[in-house]
Amino acid sequence: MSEKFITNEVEKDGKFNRQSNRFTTPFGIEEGQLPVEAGRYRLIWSPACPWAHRSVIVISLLGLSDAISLGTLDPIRPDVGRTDWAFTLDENEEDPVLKIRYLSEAYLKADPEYSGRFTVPSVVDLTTGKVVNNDYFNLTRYWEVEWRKYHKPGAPDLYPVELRNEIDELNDILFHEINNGVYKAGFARSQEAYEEAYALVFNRLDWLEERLSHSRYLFGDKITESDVRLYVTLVRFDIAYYNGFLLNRSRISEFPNLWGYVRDLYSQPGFGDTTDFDAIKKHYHLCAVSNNPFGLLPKGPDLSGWNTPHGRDKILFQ
Ligand SMILES: N[C@@H](CCC(=O)N[C@@H](CS)C(=O)NCC(=O)O)C(=O)O
Repeated sequence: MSEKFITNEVEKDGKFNRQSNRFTTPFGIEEGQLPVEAGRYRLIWSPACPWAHRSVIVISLLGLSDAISLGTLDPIRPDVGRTDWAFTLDENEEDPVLKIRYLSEAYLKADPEYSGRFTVPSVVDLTTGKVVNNDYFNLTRYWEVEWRKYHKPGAPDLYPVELRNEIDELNDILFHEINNGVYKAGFARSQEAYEEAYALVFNRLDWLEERLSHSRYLFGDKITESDVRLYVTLVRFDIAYYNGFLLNRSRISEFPNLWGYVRDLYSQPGFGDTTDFDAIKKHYHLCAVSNNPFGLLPKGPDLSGWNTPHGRDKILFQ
């Protein structure tokens, strides 16, 4: 993210204040909502991005991959004089379905006056080629609830009715203190704002460490929406946030329960197989942080620990 973007979203006291989403029409059956139709939408993501990653994990866990196609952007931003994302990983450097080279094309087709950042995840309607939703906060819940008729048989219920209030409450905390908390530290432009965010993140990690000492997942022995949200930040922490965002009190690998928990999820289909450490490292260190003027890519950390046994399936939690 460029300095231009950062200063646009920084308050007077140096605090990072994220832009709101432009395309928020929900999926549903009511007039004016986005119709739920298999084959109609393409989700544009970059494996670098935690907000997009969580949609991809949910789509994979629910077996929606045949209903919603995926377009993948290069984690390295193009050098085009604006902050954009490019389909440089694809043949001819264009998305094979949308036939566009940059994400901005789908945004500007939807709204020629659009002046925000071009962000992932974005859902593009294939009938028009326009972005119709970039509401990263709610997208996973649409896949879970509104897209139920296309779930695979035996798909997990990531948002069970009886837990919804508690899940929503925890998701809110996770958003402010973990998912966006790390950005508040990394994009702070004053010492006070940075230290406040640092404390927010590590206090909450300490709290989560304790919670996961007596529960395999955040809500017992079944994975929920909240686990997906926590995973995407934990899996990026040691490789990107610890040094890139100056969150260097402790690594996740130094918290016994969080480290076992994140490896437990990483070992399962939908999580590890959608996690691309190389893309994460490149994007954050070369394109997101502002303290790397010579474009040096950190060599570490050693990733061999990710595949070591986590043992959390054998622990008896009270
Ligand atoms: N849509 C949200 C969250 C999604 C988001 O920030 N995605 C990042 C990647 S992790 C992105 O696409 N950034 C584009 C940019 O900064 O230009 C926002 O606008 O802040």
